[in-house]
Amino acid sequence: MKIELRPFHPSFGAEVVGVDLARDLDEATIATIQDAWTRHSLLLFRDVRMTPAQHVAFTRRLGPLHVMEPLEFNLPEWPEVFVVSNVEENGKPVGLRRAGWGWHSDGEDKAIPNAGSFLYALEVPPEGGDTLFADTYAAFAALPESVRRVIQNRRACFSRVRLHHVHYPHMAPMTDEQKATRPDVWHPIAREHPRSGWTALYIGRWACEVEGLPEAEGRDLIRYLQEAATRADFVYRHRWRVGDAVLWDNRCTQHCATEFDETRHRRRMHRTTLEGDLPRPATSPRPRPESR
Ligand SMILES: O=C(O)CCC(=O)C(=O)O
Ligand SMILES: [Fe+2]
Repeated sequence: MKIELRPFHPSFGAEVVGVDLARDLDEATIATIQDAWTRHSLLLFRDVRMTPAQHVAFTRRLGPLHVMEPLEFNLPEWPEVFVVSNVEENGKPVGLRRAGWGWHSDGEDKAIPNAGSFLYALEVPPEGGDTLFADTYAAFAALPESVRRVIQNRRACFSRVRLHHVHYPHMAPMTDEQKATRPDVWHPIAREHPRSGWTALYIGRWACEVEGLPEAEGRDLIRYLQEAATRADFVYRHRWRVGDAVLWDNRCTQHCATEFDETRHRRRMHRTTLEGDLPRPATSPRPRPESR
C-alpha cells in the first residue's frame, strides 16, 4: 500500500496512513517516514496494534534508543518502554503519574536531550488527558527581530535540581544522590535542527536562567519565550483514541499533557525514546520555509 501523509494542522503534524508498524518495514518505508518526520515534526499513526517488542523494533529503525532512568517506570522485560499512567496494579503504580503536565520537550534538562519520543495509547479516559503540541520552528520564525538578537548565541540553563519541587510537587524531593546525577545544563536558545538545518526556539519548563543576563531579567525572558513557544496558533491538541501513536521531535516541538479525572478514569501510555545529540546553536538562523 502506498503511504499517504495527511497534514492535520496549518503549521506542523501529519497523519501517516498505510503503514503497519507491527511489521518489519523495508528501508524505503523507513526513509519515507524519516523524511516525513523531518518535514512535519509530528507524525500520527492510528489504529495501531503493536506489542512492546514491535514498538521497540520500529523505533529502533529511526535511531538508537534511550532508556529512561530511574528504571522504576519502564516495563521490566522491555526497559526501552517507559510507562506513563495513573493505573495501579497490586497496590503499585504501573507507570509515572502526571508525567509532562507542563510545557517541555523530553530531556531538555539533560546534557544530551532526546531527539524524539513515540507515545502509544493503550487506555485513555473518556474526557481530558489530551496532549498539546507546540511548533517551535513557527515560534522562532514569529519572534521580533529585537528578541532574535537577544537570544542569538545565548544559552539557557535547564535545571532539574532547582525546579523539581515546582514541577513535581506530588513527588518526593530529590535525594543528594539523585541531584548528583542531574547537574544543570546549558543549551542554545536558537537551536539548529541537525537534520533539517532549520532554527527552532529551544526553551522549556526546566529553563531557569539565561547566560549573560541578571537572574531576574533571565527569568522574565524565559517566561516571554515560553509564551512565544506555546502560542495558541502554533499549538495542536491531540485527543487520544486507543491505538493512536504519536512520534514527536523534541528538537523542534514542545508538548504538555493535560489533566483528567484520575480518580475515575484510567490512562495508560507506552513511550519509546530516541537518543539525541548535543544541541547546536543556529549561528546563522534559518527559519523553516513556509511550505512543507
Ligand atoms: O502523557 C502524555 O500525554 C505525555 C507525557 C509526556 O510528557 C511524555 O511522555 O513525554
Ligand atoms: Fe514529555
